[in-house]
Amino acid sequence: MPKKELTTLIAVYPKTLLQKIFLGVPVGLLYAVSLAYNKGYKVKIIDQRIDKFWKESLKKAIKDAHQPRILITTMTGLQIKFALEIARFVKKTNKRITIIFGGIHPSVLPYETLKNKNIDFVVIGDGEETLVELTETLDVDGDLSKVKGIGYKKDNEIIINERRNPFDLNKTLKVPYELIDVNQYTGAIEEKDEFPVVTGRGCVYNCAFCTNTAFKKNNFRKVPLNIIIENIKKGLEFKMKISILDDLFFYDEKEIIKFCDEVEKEGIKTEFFANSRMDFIAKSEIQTLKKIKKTGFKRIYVGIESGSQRILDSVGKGITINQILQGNRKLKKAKIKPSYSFMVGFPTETFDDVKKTISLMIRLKDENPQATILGLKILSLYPGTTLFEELKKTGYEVPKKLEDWIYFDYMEPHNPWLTGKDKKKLQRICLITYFLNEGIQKHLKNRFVKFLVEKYRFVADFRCRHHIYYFAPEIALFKQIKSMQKE
Ligand code: B12
Ligand code: SF4
Repeated sequence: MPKKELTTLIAVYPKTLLQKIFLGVPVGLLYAVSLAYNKGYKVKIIDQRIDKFWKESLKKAIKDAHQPRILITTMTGLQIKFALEIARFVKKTNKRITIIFGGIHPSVLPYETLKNKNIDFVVIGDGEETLVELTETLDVDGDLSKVKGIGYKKDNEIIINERRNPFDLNKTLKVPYELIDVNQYTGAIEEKDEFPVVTGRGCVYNCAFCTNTAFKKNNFRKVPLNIIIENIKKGLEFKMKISILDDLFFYDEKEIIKFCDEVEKEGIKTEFFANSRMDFIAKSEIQTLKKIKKTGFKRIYVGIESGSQRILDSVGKGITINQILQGNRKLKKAKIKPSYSFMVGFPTETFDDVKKTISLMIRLKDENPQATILGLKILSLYPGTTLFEELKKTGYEVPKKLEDWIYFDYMEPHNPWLTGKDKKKLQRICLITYFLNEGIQKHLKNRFVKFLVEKYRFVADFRCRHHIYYFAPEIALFKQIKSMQKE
């Protein structure tokens, strides 16, 4: 029997780049600890984004625990910087405390993560079972080589054990929301009060820029409907809207109809948000889309990515321009408001391809005025993706240390096929398209800037329709908006 009463898991969520505009429930950590918590281990969650005195909180939690183990989650990018700050702080407090890293970045690059002297263990992939087994093994000084899904160090050597099968979502447990103060989390500032619900994990598609191709490929699984409904009801207790976090929620039309029927049967009345793919929408019956709307999906997010069929094909997106146009018309008919996102900066992309993307943005809005056109973003390169693996084959120098990945955030494209001049030009174009979104002024407090943004929208629209992207005073306006948002 493990000495349950002796071990406390202290899980820390590091700051990210986006907490000013998105403050979401630390779902990954809550799910990761759910099984351990259910088995009786003490768990404490500290969120660096909302706890200004996180160092004191951490010190106290360590002091109160007889045998603390520190769990830290991280994505690629700036979050690594804060994750490492936390690890350093813990080791300075007491270097014998075990530090376990998990989440998407350590899962994709376990070996590189463990090279950092302050990290003792890495949990690869789904955390629920691995964390329990690792904790139990550590508690009895057991054989670590038998714990599937971990990486660790032994005699200065880094060892990566055999992978564990993905967690069976039929075993999904109650998420221990009592470990946090849910009301402190707002979700996206645009929508406010989003309660995250995971109805499935993984994806069946193979978009070359997506981390799923590295890691969760062919691991598509669904949570049983009764558990999904329970989780939704939990969100309603907090009077929040429901944000479905799945990479692939709208996949099987029949399953979606079942979901909608169940929500109706349970008398659940709320607003839902989720991502979708345009091929699903284009192929779905209009009656299904109307049902989806009636269930509460007033808005859905759709990654269009590019207006160039050649680029869509080159990154394996698996959708056609025709499907995009057809889907847009269907969404209009079903009165579901779409938010469309786009990217530029793909390998082999020409200026002509970029122009096609911008023309598509304009066309989608013209054909469906209810659509929100989210500005263009430059593609970010993430480790483990097909694009990244292909690039490695060309001799691209891969970051060696965990710290090097801090700078791989979406604000800082590292795509080596883009010259400095290309990047500048794309950044300028991205900024111009940013003003196509009417949503941006909603949160501006300064009335003058609000007025400017409103007026500038016509200029941005004109520029995009006629592809005029030189001399852009909007850069100054954009900086002004950013500083206003910080106020
Ligand atoms: C919600 C979300 C966000 C939220 C943040 C959520 C939050 N609470 O802060 C927001 C909207 C802010 C966001 C933003 C971005 N995101 Co995001 N996001 C997601 C999403 C859709 C869900 C994450 C989630 O909660 N999953 C559900 C939980 C249950 O799964 P999980 O987090 O993987 O956790 C499990 C395991 O990883 C493990 N685990 C996790 N942490 C730990 C820690 C320990 C110690 C242990 C033992 C185990 C463990 O156990 C958990 C249970 O099994 C994922 C995709 C996905 N479906 O996972 C993308 C994803 C994480 N995002 C991604 C990206 C690229 C971004 C953006 C850069 C996108 C953009 N261009 O704007 C931004 C920038 C973020 C930043 N740096 O600030 C990529 C990350 C790639 C990478 N290598 O880091 C993902 C994987 C999407 C993808 N398919 O490529 N995102
Ligand atoms: S981008 Fe979306 S559809 Fe494509 S592989 Fe990733 S999660 Fe799946």
